[in-house]
Amino acid sequence: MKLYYATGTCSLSPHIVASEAGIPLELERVDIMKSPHVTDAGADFTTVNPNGYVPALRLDDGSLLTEGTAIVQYLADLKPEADLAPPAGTPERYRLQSWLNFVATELHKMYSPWLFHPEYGAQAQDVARGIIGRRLAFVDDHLASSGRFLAGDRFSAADAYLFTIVGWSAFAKVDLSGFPHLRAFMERVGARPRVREAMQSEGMKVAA
Ligand SMILES: N[C@@H](CCC(=O)N[C@@H](CS)C(=O)NCC(=O)O)C(=O)O
Repeated sequence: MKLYYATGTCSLSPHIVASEAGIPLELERVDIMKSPHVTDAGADFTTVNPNGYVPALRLDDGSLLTEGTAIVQYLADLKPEADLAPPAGTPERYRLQSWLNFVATELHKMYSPWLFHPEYGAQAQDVARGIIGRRLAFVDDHLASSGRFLAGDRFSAADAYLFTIVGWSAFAKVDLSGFPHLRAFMERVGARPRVREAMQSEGMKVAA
């Protein structure tokens, strides 16, 4: 299986899930700053994913799976013993899907594109930061009582996604100082050996 990724972007989330599950992945970096986006092998990335965005997972049968929330569940289901997603059809699985969708729509797509493109202007960015702040307060409250992770004491695919997106906060100038439980979560996840391995293999810095 091959994961098309761009360093430190949302594709880190499936990369972490594969790493936590012990699933070996071939990696192909995509330069999403270039137009058209180009892969390290020299391919125009739109010939891989017509939408032009990462993550994209080339499966062993040659087909392509896109959309991060689907990819992390696919990877988690390949290794049920890693316990990164509860069994399909259970109430716990629907809760995982609820968190994945929350991170995708309420956080990921508020940070990006709004806070990554100065051309949207300060007013739009202030609005985005206000919405993100309210959503992070909700997450912080949840983490205050849920345990170490979103679903309690078990690390899940949703934690990998939340960690990836909230990790953009310094760059996006999103202030986490009022969210102690979320900051503790970020430290906890960032200290996990398999998370650090995934980050380092993308060339990211990890905390000492
Ligand atoms: N709906 C997609 C969005 C993925 C996405 O936003 N990817 C960004 C990086 S975080 C990207 O590749 N952007 C480059 C582009 O859209 O051209 C998903 O959830 O997987």
